[in-house]
Amino acid sequence: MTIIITAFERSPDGGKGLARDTRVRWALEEVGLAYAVRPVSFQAMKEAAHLALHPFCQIPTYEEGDFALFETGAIVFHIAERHAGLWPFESEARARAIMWMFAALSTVEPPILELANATLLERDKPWSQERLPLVQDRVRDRLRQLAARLGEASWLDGAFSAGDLLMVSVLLRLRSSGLLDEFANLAAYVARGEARPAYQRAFTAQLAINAPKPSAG
Ligand code: GTB
Repeated sequence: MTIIITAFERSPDGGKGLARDTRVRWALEEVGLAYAVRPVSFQAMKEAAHLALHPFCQIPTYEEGDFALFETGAIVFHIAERHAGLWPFESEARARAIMWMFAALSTVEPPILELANATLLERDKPWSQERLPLVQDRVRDRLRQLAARLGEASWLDGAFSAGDLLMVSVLLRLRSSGLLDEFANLAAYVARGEARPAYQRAFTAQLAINAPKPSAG
């Protein structure tokens, strides 16, 4: 059964790989599964066919025949559960990998999304410059805690897992802020994730769709 995921027809990030389909592509590449991509426009995301797949009109989605999922975390979990390569076999180590998946999405990502909103959506507000340092400090607090736990280890808990895949993906969103570079071990951790051949394949595939096309003439 062909796996089909949805992705932006053209990501607003212009190919930086920050849209969440890259996380799903990366997970599929790590376990060696082939997949097809159905690009969707912002208009199509709001229409009935996509709404049937995703109640919040977003990407990515995942389909395998009649089976469909939305929510990146659930999709990565589903892939990891069925295919070797994204978490250990031993049950306690697997539970810890799942713990790190949740930590990435529900503890580390929210302040990072808040920072993205503050810099992209709120910068014209009269209170924006006053608020921004507070939002940046909330991100720094999380990064400091994460950096302390990671220490000099390569990955969060032994071998690379779906927890690392999601944590690296979440941290990548910070690159343009400069905050990641304040924590050398986290910057190196993200670079290690990006250097994985599976990430490289996922990144290259999304870039082929999202890179700005040279204008004709
Ligand atoms: N919790 C959901 C999940 O993890 O799957 C969140 C999904 C989500 O936010 N999807 C975004 C979307 O469909 C795309 S990834 N947005 C369209 C909409 O809501 O109308 C988020 C994203 C978008 C763009 C950039 N960028 O340009 O840098 C980065 C990340």
